[in-house]
Amino acid sequence: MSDAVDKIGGPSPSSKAEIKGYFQSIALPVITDPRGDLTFVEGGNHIPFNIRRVYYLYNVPVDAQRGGHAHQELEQVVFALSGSFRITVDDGHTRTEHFLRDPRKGLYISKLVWREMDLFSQGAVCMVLASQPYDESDYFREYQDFIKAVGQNS
Ligand code: T46
Repeated sequence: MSDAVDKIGGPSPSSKAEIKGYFQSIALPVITDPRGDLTFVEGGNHIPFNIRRVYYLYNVPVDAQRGGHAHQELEQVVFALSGSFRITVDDGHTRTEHFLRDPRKGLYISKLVWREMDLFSQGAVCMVLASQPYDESDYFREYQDFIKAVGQNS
């Protein structure tokens, strides 16, 4: 299995997030001392948008499959705060697998990217920072609708 999230790289933890594609690894700062590690995230700084919503997935069965949709406008950054999972992203042309397992590294996902999540470890916690409040009308839940929108945008 590939570990593409580590190969993509990301902005240096202290720099403003610069996004050059549909998805990108984002590295957050970490402050380590004998009491443990502390990581923080600032919207508009480490994350390339103002954070308007935070949600998290937990108690996820190890055989669960989540995602299976894309967004018209929403941008998000996905983290594995604990444990690990796979997230497969598809820009309508290329599919790439990413294994998230480091709470300091998130995966930025732009609009018009199909995502699927699976291979959750026992006790995995996925946190997502989102650019907009929840809006069901922003979803493409059918793959063909997503592909059509990609075609109209290219
Ligand atoms: C994504 C992946 C990573 C809400 O009411 N508010 C919310 O903020 C969210 C995210 C969901 N919901 C409702 C909508 C559905 O009735 O919760 C239910 C489950 O949502 P969904 O099936 O979309 O969950 P996932 O885990 O498949 O997808 C979620 C996000 O929806 C999606 O944007 O990128 O996590």
